[in-house]
Amino acid sequence: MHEKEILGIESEILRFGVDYFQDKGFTQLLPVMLSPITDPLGPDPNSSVIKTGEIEYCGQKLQLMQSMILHKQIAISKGLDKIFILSPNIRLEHPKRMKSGKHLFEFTQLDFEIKDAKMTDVFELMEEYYSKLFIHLKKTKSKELKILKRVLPEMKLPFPKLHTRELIEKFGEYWELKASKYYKIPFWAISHKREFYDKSDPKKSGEYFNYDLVYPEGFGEALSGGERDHEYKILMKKIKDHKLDQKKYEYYIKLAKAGKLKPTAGAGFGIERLTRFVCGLKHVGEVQLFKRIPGKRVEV
Ligand code: ASN
Repeated sequence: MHEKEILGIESEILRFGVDYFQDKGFTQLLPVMLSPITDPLGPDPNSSVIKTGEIEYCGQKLQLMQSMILHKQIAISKGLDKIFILSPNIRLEHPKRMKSGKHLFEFTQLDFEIKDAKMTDVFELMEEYYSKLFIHLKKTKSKELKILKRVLPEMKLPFPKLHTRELIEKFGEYWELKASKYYKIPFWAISHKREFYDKSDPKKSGEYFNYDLVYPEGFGEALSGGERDHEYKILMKKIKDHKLDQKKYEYYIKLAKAGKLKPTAGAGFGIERLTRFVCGLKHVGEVQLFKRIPGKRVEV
């Protein structure tokens, strides 16, 4: 039902996203889909990826891309300042995610990274993005939104910024859905214990310079990102603490050791989740013509 309207809106979201980031001086890179390294996606207590897809080609083991975070850092080490990629990601989610409404095992994120940026730069960039996108869609896709019976919420700026500690205090350990239902506009959730590449506060153990953006109305997580650790010693300690296979990360570690990785910040937001939010759909799978719902057989 309503595939034409939904995909028309998604197509406009894609056009708007490419224009927005290009106009801000970002270079669009093409996606990488196979690599010896990919985002380990952990440790993250909320991750439910059951395995990383892998193929063998010419005697080398290559992983299916879970996110291009490490490639984004490497791209900046090669002299680029601001980049983005429409990046297809494969995350083989546990079938229990079938009904979460927001999980797919294959999706596309708009993934970006900025040299010498801080969290606040990403907040500003994305708040402007969402507010302009919503104005644009109200103008260009009003007919489709009406057919979908969707009234878009106001994007009042700035979005609230909440520490995860406050969110846990107010909504409990599993705060995301409850807080998402409570708020009427998107909000930032700051400081999450997760992957080694996100910057830890050197002065305060257990604090991180990373963030999620969460949609209101129960639509849940929209975006995740952070400032990045780039120094060899810090990265090595975290890679060891997280018990990651150092051999796999050889090239990345070599760059860090040579001082080539730079301080950066960035994030990625799922295109299908954004389309689901804009269209007000129950399940993100409704956005896909070729559905990739965790635990469901793929037909085509
Ligand atoms: N794109 C995210 C980032 O930039 C990483 C992810 O998708 N897990 O941090």
